[in-house]
Amino acid sequence: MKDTAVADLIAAEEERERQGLELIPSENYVSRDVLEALGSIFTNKYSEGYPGKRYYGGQECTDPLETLAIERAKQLFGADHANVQPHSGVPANEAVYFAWLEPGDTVLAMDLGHGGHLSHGNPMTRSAHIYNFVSYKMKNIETGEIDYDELRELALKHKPKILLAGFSAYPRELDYEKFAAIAREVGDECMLMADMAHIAGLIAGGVAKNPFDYGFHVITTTTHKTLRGPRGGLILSKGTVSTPLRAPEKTLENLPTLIDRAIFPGTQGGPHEHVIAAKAVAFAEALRPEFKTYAQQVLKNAVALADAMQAEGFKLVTGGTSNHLILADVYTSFGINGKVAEGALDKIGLNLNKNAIPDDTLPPFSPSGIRLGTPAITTRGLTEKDMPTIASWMKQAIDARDDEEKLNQLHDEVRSFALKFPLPSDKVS
Ligand code: DSN
Repeated sequence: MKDTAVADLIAAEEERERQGLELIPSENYVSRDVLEALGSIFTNKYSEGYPGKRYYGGQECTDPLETLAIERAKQLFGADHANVQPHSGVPANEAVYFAWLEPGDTVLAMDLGHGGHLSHGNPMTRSAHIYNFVSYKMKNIETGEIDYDELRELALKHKPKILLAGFSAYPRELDYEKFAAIAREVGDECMLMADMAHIAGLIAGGVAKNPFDYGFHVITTTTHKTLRGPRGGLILSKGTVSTPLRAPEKTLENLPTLIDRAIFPGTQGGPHEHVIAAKAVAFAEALRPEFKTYAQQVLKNAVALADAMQAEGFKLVTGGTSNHLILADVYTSFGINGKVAEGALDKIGLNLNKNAIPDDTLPPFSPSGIRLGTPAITTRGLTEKDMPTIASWMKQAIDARDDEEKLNQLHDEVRSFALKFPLPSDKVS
């Protein structure tokens, strides 16, 4: 690359990733093939519209590419339809809201403080200015059980047009059957939506339940977390796809068409076909048997890391994990906030993020917790036996947070350990 300023930063980022251990639960390391597709010449092409119905010429390669990505996504998740164009998770969610709701309609979603996502009704978002969000919570933060009685009461009272199951900081599985039963009580206009951005790879790998098996109508996800693809979004739906000249009636059966129209021209312009190429590669990788082994190992590592952290004195929200992520209350455990813990761990090459815990009394920029997970380190090749080492480094770094010499020594240890595990993009597959 001739632009040395950018090339140097790319090289430095590669070294940072290689020499550290990525514990942010929403990150992963992609394969060489995904990177190559992402850096491909498809970035040059405009292709507004959908395969066979575009607004520009020269689509003889983009049409089969996008169709391939769609078919692979449908196969992976058992969907009737896939829209592979969303630029990321928030645009995917916004498009689904736009497809199904009228301004002022109600969405019932998980409270942000109890694990939900910004795009599920945070007052600072555009969606929250247009629609009415009501939130449900956990009944018991010691176990993580959702308060399904309260959820049902809220649903019957507010008659949501969307009942949304999904999260970005919740370490347990949701009971989709209960969601579906509540939506049926609300009535035919209540759409069941799952935002599985965090757990898409676990569903694809067969270690987490698929909401479609419980009657959900729509699933949104990002493609770059556990699914291990490029940074992007995806909307999967049940129903019939058609290409009407006018907007179809708002029925559950028409959701695939309503969603396609809500993405383009509703909320996005030209799709990023180079990203769609990389999505297609990632979907094929996730369809392979070895991805099941990967997903199983993500869970084994998460449970082993949670156990090892508890042995080191970390108090975990919900007492552990049933998925890939762990939420630890470092304020109760060690009297420091999550920002201080994140900073100390950053200094030794362990990357994770500060995070609010349920009903946190500390402010969002220095909350009580940290959030971490195992998708990336599992891709790297770490197994259960490595988790006590990570937990021990975490505790040592927190204890030595003001001791630069000790932190440097720990950083050296993490670096020499990490270098034993190449990045997947180092290998040509
Ligand atoms: N930023 C994502 C995460 O880390 O979970 C959610 O948008």
